[in-house]
Amino acid sequence: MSTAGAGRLAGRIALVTGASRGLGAAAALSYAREGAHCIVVARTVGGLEALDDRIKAIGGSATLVPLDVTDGPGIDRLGAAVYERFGHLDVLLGNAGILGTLSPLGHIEPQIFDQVIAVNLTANWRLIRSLDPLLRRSDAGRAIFVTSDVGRRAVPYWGAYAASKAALDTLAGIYAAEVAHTAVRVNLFDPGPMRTTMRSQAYPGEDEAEQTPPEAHAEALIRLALPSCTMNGQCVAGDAAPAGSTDPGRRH
Ligand code: NJP
Repeated sequence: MSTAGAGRLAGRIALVTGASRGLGAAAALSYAREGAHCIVVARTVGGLEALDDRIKAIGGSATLVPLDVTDGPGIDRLGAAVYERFGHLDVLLGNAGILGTLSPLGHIEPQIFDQVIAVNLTANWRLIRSLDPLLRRSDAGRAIFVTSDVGRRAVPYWGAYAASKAALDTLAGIYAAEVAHTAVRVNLFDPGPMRTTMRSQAYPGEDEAEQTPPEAHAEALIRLALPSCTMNGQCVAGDAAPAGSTDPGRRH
């Protein structure tokens, strides 16, 4: 088992949003296993503490940041704190996301629509705004944003979520273009269906055993975080599409 000081991300500083459970927790644990110090962000302190226990158990280290990513000034303070403590940031994984409600566009409550955009889109822009200078101070800053293919297809009832991910794709593409001449690389990761809280919200009756566990995506997310990653402005898809699926929403 790798510990800090060894591994492909030894000595790297990685910030992961939405790390209290699901894909974010799995990614942070895998980064820590590869030697990164993980700054883990979410609202649920218990989830962050449970992750911290797992990271410590493999000899890794983490900084817990209980924060709502829609708190823009809080994101700014986080950037300042990372600068003061580390001077730079090597990896940003913008993973925090919410589903909102699945319903016809005209039935979505305005505050739900606004919240989905705030978490899935605006928070990632605030992260870029706060952390881009720190990624540029790294010798190989890597930003990864977690998206969904539903943002690229017109699937009924997925309106707020799909629109937020479509806009996130564009935001990440623009960021990638803006840093193309620097050492920073920016890419998207589209995991496909995973056995997480979000998936069970979307498909409550589904057999969870059929879904890919988020841990299955650890290697893909490590590769996107490595200094040797040369891709920029790309979207890497997880291989979690259920074989023979005919429901267009099911790929989400
Ligand atoms: O979701 P879930 P996943 N401030 O619900 C955090 C995408 N995706 O792991 O604050 C801060 O288990 C929340 O933490 P907490 C999806 O769009 C998924 O499946 O403590 N954090 C938790 O840690 C998303 O971008 C599927 O509640 C906030 C995390 O976000 C990513 O994968 C398919 C927050 C959500 O954990 C991870 O989702 C696909 C806030 N305001 C794309 N609000 C899939 N699951 O099948 C939420 O294509 N969080």
